[in-house]
Order: sequence, then C-alpha cells, then structure tokens
Amino acid sequence: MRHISEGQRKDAIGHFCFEGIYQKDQPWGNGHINDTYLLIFETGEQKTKRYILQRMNRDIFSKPVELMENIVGVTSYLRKIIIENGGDPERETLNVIPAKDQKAYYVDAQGEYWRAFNFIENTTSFELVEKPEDFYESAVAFGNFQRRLADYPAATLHETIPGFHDTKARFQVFRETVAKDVCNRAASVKKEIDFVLEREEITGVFGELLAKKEIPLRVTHNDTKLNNIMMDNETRKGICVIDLDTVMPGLAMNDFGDSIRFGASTALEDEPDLTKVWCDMNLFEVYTRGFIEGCGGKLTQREIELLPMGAKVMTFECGMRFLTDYLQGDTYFKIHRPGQNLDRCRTQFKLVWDMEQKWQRMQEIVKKYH
Ligand code: ADP
Ligand code: GN1
Ligand code: MG
Repeated sequence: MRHISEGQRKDAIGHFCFEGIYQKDQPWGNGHINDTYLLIFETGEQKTKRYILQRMNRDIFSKPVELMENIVGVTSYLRKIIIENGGDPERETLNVIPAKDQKAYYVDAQGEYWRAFNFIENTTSFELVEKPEDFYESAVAFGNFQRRLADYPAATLHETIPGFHDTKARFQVFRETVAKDVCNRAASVKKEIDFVLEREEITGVFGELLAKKEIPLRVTHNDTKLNNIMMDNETRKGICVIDLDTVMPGLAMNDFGDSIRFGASTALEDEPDLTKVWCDMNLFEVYTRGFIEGCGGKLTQREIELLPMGAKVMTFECGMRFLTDYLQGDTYFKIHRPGQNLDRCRTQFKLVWDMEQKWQRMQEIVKKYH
C-alpha cells in the first residue's frame, strides 16, 4: 500500500466536519485492510471528542463511492431501528461523519479516499476470546445485525467485492497463482498447496445449494471476525458491529463460519506455534447458541444444519486466501513481518483439519439448537 505522509493525513483531517480543536492522531486497531487512525479533538474545558479516520483501501475496494453509499444506507437504516427501540444511536451503530462538502468521503490530491466515523466510546474489540460469555454476546450481536437488516432493500446494495465468498472462484485464482508462482515460493509450501487441492470438493458446496434454491441469499456482513465488533466495557455486550465494507447479499452460514474460524480458535490468527491452535468445541457451542438466538427465528432449518459447513468453508477459504497472497508476494493482507501470511494460512488449515476430526461433535452441537 502507498505510504501516507503526515501532511497528507493532516490535509484529510482538515476536510471533515469534526467538532472541536484538533489535538492529535495515532494509528489504531489491527485491521488487515484499511489504514485506521484515532483522532482526538478538544471540545471544551477538559472535554474531548474522539473519531475514527480511515484511508480506504482502494486497491481492494475499487469503487469507494459505491461502497460509501452502501455504508450510509445501512448505517442510517440501523440508526432508525435503534432509535425506535430506545437504543443509543451514537454507540450502537457507526455514524458517518460527513466531509466539509457534505459527501461521505474526501478524495485527496493523490486520489486517496478518506472517511470518518464516530468513535464508539467505552468499548473494546478483541483479537482473542477472553471469556466464553463475550463470544456468546458477539454471536448475539452478529445474529441481531443480520436480523435487523432482514428487510433491508438488498437490491440497492452494491457488490463491493464481486465474488467475495465465492469459494470456487477463489480456488481457481489459487490454482492459477500456484501455476504462475511469481515469487518462487510454491516449492517451499507444497504441503499447504496439497492441503488445498485435496479439498476441492468443499469449494462448490454452497454455490450448488444456492443454485438449487435450497438456501437463501440474505443481507450479511461477510467479515464477522471478533475484532469487527465493539464490546461494551461495562455490560460486556456486543454493542456495535463495525467494518461494514463487505455488507452485501451473502449467506448466513458464512457469517457464522467466519466468526468461528477467528473466535473459536484457541490462538491468534497468525500464531506460528501450531500446537497452540485448536477449534474449541465449547466456544463453538457458545457461538452457535448466541447466533441462532440473535437471528431470532429467521434462519431456516437447512441453514442451521449447514452451520458447521459454514465454519469449515470459511476457514478453508480464508487459509487459501492467505496462501494465495503469500504466493503473490503479500499484496492484499497487511503484514508486519515476513512469513506472516504463511503463518496465518497454517493456523487456518490446522483449524480445518481439527474441525474434520470433530465433525460429528459439531453436528451434534448444532442439532441441540434446531
Ligand atoms: P479493517 O477493514 O482494516 O479491518 P476496521 O474498520 O475493522 O478496519 O478497523 C480496524 C480496527 O479499528 C477495529 O478492529 C477496531 O478495533 C477499531 N475501530 C474501527 N472503527 C472504530 C470505531 N468507530 N470506534 C472504535 N474503534 C474502531
Ligand atoms: C480482512 O478487514 P479485516 O481485517 O476485518 C478481510 C477478511 C478476512 C480477514 C482475515 C475486505 O478482514 O475477508 O477474513 O482479513 N477483509 C477483506 O483476518 O478482504
Ligand atoms: Mg476489521
């Protein structure tokens, strides 16, 4: 990604309708995609107001204007529902802070797109589950998110990344990447490549069921990892779902599965020591219960049955994406050290393998909540 100079960031900050006098900014969070900053403004004696500023990743999101149209649409819809239910619209949804020209974004002289949000105060986003109850609450919140958007006019949503969870298409890209091997890395990761190739059959499962209309397309989040939810520091409830770049029509099983691959793992996503990495069945159960509850009866019987498959497919797909990126020279996911995408890939494959060992148990758990 292109470097951001201080001047460029200050210029962007100057183009939004922030309240108060600018004090400072600092890099924020652990996202793999956008460049995120925390901004602090002074609004009066001893009073400050904080905001999130992001440079959007326009290599990945090639249509930032359409993307922001989605986000404005979804957040204003959620805001309405939250107000109707007596909630706090400043904390329970992202709110887009407009630029000074009232647009939802600012484009700088280098052609970079910037956006700003309210900072969700008194909350934390976790990289690893600390307490099972927190994971349960995140499940309820992601389920609620899907439920609240069940009647959102899906046709008005732009597809921000075409084929985002088209696992079969991603498998094709993976195969081509291995064949090209632009960084000469394929020979050193033969084991991982074979792991993918041996499992080709799971890449088509959801596409086929969708084509046969056995499962519905819904408005989904599509990137439901634990650090994309802000948990209230006092109540420990999942208070606000963030990172709305990939809200698009998608599958309920994938939203479930992406949470499992990240949150039900006993280790961080990039843990190099694979003996620490397992798919925890207690966490799997806790999330299953919370998600089904949060979806509030909206899920069909078939969708519930397929939840374990969602976990396996999403974990497999994510591992394959990390491996693809490693083979392509780490151009998609941000890395902070060499080999990080390979470590990420290996944790995902370890989890897939572990789910295969625990497959029966996963089915039994889900059956309990039918
Ligand atoms: P990415 O797409 O790169 O993952 P995110 O939008 O998820 O970017 O932001 C990265 C991190 O920044 C989040 O995991 C969260 O910790 C923090 N963050 C983002 N938006 C907010 C917000 N509005 N309030 C508080 N923290 C936020
Ligand atoms: C990215 O944006 P972030 O860091 O929440 C990615 C997800 C992956 C995830 C893996 C737009 O999520 O699809 O599952 O990394 N987002 C995009 O950690 O590609
Ligand atoms: Mg994120």
